Order: sequence, then structure tokens, then C-alpha cells
Amino acid sequence: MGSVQRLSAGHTAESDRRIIVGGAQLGPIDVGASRGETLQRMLKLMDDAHKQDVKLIVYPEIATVTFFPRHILEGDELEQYFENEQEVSGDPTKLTNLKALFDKAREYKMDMYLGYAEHAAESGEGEHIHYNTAIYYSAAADKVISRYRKVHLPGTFEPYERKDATNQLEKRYFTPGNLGFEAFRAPGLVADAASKSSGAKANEPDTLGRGDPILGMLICNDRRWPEAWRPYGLQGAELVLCGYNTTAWAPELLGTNKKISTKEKAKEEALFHNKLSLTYNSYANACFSINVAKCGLEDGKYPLIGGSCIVDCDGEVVVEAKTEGDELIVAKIDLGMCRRGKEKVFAFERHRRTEHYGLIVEQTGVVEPELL
Ligand code: CDT
Repeated sequence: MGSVQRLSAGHTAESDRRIIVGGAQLGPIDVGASRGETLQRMLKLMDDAHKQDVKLIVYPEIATVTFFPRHILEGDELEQYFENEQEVSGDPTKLTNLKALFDKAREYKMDMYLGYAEHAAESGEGEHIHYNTAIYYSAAADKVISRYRKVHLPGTFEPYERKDATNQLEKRYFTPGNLGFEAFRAPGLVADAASKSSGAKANEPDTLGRGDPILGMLICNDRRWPEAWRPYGLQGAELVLCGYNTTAWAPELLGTNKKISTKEKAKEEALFHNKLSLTYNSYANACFSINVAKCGLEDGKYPLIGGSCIVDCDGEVVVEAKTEGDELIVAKIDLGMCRRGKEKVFAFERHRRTEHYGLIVEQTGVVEPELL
């Protein structure tokens, strides 16, 4: 059992639920970049993480290739960006293009969140199903223990008419995720976790917050939606992992106004909204989050924001990337700190009023009140 000390105010003394975690921000990956070169960059960040004793590393959304949904592609030109699991019996650790990452994570005993474009299966019509996916590799289990498929796909199905507009064709290239927001426990990250084998039961007063860490995964646009975080909050998540590729300048996609009349101001705003989403939702669900960008200028003309950061369960940024290139951010986080938010301000079981939340699941778009 853990030795989390509960103080009368609901605060948690420094607990034994401390983990060193890292975010492996990646700089730009151009269309012509070789997978091999990109993999070397990613492995280098993992080496650096190992030197700092990182136990969990997070890579960006669709980490190993350029952010291809901005381009109009079909056939093999599109397929080259997807990883085909059918060839390797559904075991992502054997995916040809990614295997080196799993091998090194295994060697370093490091858990890993990895985003990639998943070529999942064939539907009845021989059509491939494509998802924007993240998987969680557990070193203790030596396998992928969780998979998340991006639910909120931004952008459009059809390309913009203006030839110089930056497209975001995720609705064209991906199917919305079909796995929901399922939290999971990652073994081996903290010492002395309460477990079934030691006779402990989940959701008992003396095991709450004492089992193996509870994690959730999101991908990019999901982080802007409180609906995506709340299911994790309701499963007691202590740590949410999110990779992203966020354009810094795309007036067709994001709209414009006087405030963001220049590219610099638009980028400032994109960074602000990124941080706002991550800090508020970490606070409101009393969980830490590790948020990692692919960033910089891809192909010399498509700007992506950086701003990778690790946020604590009070919504405070613990560490933030300083560059728009390959950069490792590292923090020692204490998951025991989550208890305060979960037991006081956001004690869901005492304060939530689900009888008033129906609209959130019954209605998708806006319905304004009758006119006066
Ligand atoms: N990759 C991705 O989901 N990008 C979107 C673009 C902006 S839509 C507001 C994002 O949410 O960052």
C-alpha cells in the first residue's frame, strides 16, 4: 500500500506517487523527410529522456511524418503516411516504421505515448478504415495496453476553393474514433500501488488514489472540448496525455478578426488557447497533463505552434518548451497532489448535478432560445 498522508484540509503531503515524465516535442517534418531520419530524432530525445531518468515519454500527434492532412492526397500518396497493422497481426510494437521506438522504450524500461496514422482494417466494401490514433506502451507489461482514436476531427471534408488556403482535411482522411474515452491503469510507474493481488478493491475509501496511476489519452483538437476530459475525470484520471499539431496561421479554418490581424498575433492567440484548454481542463478534472507539439515551419511555409507543456492538477504549468524545434521537457510530478482537487472543490459525487446536464449529450449543435 502507498503511504499517502491525508491531511485534514484534504491536502496531500508529498506522496510516493512521484514519477519523472517527459514530453518529446518535435520540430518540423517536411514532406520529403525520410522516416528513418525522423525516427533518429525521436530516438535521440528518448536517449536524453533516459539520461534524466524519465519513466514515461509522450510524443506528438501523428509523430513520425509531416502533418499531411493539409495536403490533397489520394491512393499511395496518402497511404504512405499510414501504419498498416494488418500486416503485423494487430501488434503495434511490430510496425515496421515504429519498431525501433518500442525496442528502445523496452531497453530503457520507459512507458510511451505515441501518435500515428492508423490504417486499421477493411470494411465490407474493401475500403480501408483510417484513424488518427495514439497508443500507450507499458514497459512493465512490455506491450501496448491502451489505444485511443481521435474523436474530434477538425477541418473540412472538401478542400477550400482558394488555392493558397491551408487545408485541414482530417474529416476526409480519418474516421472519428470508436473507442471513447477509456481510462486505464499503467503498471509499474509508482511503488507499492494497491492491487487486486494484495486483496485491495477499487473505489474503497482506503484505495482511492492508491492503485496504479490512472491515465487517459487525447489527441490535439480533443483538448479543446471539456466533454473529452470529463469522462477521464469521472474515471479518476490522474494524468492525461495529449499530442498535437496546431496550425499557427489558417484564417479559413480559424476565422479572423481585428485582434488577430497579423500572423504574429494569430500565433499568440493560438498559443493562448492551447494553454487555456490544457490548464483549465487539468484543473477542473484535478489531473496532471503532458501535452506535446509537433511544431515550427513545415516545408518552409506551414507554421505549427510549439508550447509543449506539463500542467499540474491545479492548472499550473510546471514546465514549458522554449523552442519550436526538437526539445525534451521533463518534470517530476506527484500524482498524490490530485487528491485535493478530487476530494474538495471537484468532489464530483457531492457536487455534480447530472439532472441538469442532459443537453450536453442530447444535443450536438446550438439551439437558441425563442426570439423575444
Ligand atoms: N490537429 C488538430 O487537431 N489541429 C487542430 C487545428 C485547429 S482547429 C481549432 C487543433 O485543434 O489544434
